[in-house]
Amino acid sequence: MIPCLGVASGLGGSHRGSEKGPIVIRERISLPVDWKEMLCPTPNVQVAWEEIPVLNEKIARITFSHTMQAPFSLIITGDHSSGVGTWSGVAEAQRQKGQELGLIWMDAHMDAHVPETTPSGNIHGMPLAALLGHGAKNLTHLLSEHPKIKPENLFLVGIRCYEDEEKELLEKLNVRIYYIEEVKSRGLSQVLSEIVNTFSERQLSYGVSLDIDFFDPSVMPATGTPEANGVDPDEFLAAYELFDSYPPVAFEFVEFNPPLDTNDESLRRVDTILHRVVQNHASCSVA
Ligand SMILES: [Mn+2]
Repeated sequence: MIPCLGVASGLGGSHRGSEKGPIVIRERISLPVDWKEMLCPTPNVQVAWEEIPVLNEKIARITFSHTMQAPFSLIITGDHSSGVGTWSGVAEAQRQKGQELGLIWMDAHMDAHVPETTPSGNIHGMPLAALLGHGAKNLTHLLSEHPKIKPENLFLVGIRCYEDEEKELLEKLNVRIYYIEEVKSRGLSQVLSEIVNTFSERQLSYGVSLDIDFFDPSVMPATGTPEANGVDPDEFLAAYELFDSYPPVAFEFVEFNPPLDTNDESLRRVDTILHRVVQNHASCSVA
């Protein structure tokens, strides 16, 4: 069975409700995965900067262990600040196996702020900067002091809302950004095929981090950060076969906010998406 980690926290964002996302997914979607753990923030701790680094340290230790033991693992969390822990753990496991990690970040936003540039202060807007080695040490130094992802191994897809400071950081580092206009004009399949070919040529293992706001909010309403002109979930499902020939080592799905759903419309789509994600890994097991 695929090891699966849930993180029932929304402390990194400002819309209450997303902390319920992983719990609703576990209760209402019968995935062929082994739910190993459902992490929660310490009760009554509301200060994000106290709790999120601690939570991410736990996430990193768990994804490290899952990646050491199984060829594929799933991570489902309430907000994208988990990305620091998830990919720090996976990258550190791959590093110990002598491999660098590639990462595909599918999102409406860049999530590449540092504490000095963020207008909102929300930590879910910072994970990519931290994974690249920029920002607060209690996020950049999880498990080791190395930057976890090299800029040339990072690909952002679907971007349509960002601040100048994030764009400047990513451009300075030469990170490849596929803005939504390019995704729409070339098609998601073409874009993913280009990225997966790059990983394959470099013989990199890679992960996928999918924020629910990647999708168009008109068909995926259960998001606290809706941005119009997103990707159609059906196009994502059709493009997913690009991953089958060279599969990721881990998949992270974040920010599903059940109270914002309408008549379970998003839940049904999340159900289909997550079943597709685990489809070709069902036989993988923890050694
Ligand atoms: Mn995000």
